[in-house]
Amino acid sequence: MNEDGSDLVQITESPGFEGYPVWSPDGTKLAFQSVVAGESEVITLDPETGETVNLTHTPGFEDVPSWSPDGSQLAFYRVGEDWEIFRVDADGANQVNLTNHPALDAFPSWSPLGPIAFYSNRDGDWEIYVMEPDGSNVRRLTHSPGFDAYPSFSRDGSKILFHSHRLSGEEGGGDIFIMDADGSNQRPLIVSPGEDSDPCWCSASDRFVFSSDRDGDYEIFIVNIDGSGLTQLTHNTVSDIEPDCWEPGH
Ligand SMILES: [Ca+2]
Ligand SMILES: [Ca+2]
Ligand SMILES: [Ca+2]
Ligand SMILES: [Ca+2]
Repeated sequence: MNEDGSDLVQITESPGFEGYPVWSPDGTKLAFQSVVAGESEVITLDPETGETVNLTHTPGFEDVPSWSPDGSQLAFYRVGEDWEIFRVDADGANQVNLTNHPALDAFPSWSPLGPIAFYSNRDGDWEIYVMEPDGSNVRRLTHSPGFDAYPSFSRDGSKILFHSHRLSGEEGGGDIFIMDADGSNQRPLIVSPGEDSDPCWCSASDRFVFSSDRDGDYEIFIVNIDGSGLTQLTHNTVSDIEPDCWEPGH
């Protein structure tokens, strides 16, 4: 799909649900959630060759892959009795549980500078955290009552986009916020009465995509990092969610 919403191409053809596509840093592979033999897995696809690699192979539900800066590993999270964040080599080997905590830990976003952001309810409320790629040195970044979730690192690693209900309350439609990578300077960026969610930084510019149900069903939007230039990319009556932004020439 081009940035103006034209040229929508279906890349994957599988009977299972396909979710949360993300391109590798060099743009050669796509990672996403898919159903393989009745089980939800995270897989990678080389669109040139059609080759796929199943990274998970478990009865659990895995989703939200995020590539390491050099493309050699991915993080994802697994929903089971507990939710945990794992790291795995891009060939599916050496799966490591990074969070290993009785609370719910979800939605990894791997910074180009190294750390991995995620959200968790380990302190009794939903907050955003970062940790090193080996799971050490967990730091809490948000301290706000209500749902704080879905972190997405900027392409230079200096900032984190995230979803928060701190303005809307638990029943209202949450909004999109931005903060510095150390948790400072938290401020609202996209605020509407609808649910504004799933922010995802574009790979090659200071823009990001997000989903919003401000018109009654979910559509995908793209916007400059200062909140200007808001453009709606999808126009239909079905739900368009979990956007990833791929810009040609990167
Ligand atoms: Ca699975
Ligand atoms: Ca956990
Ligand atoms: Ca919170
Ligand atoms: Ca909102």
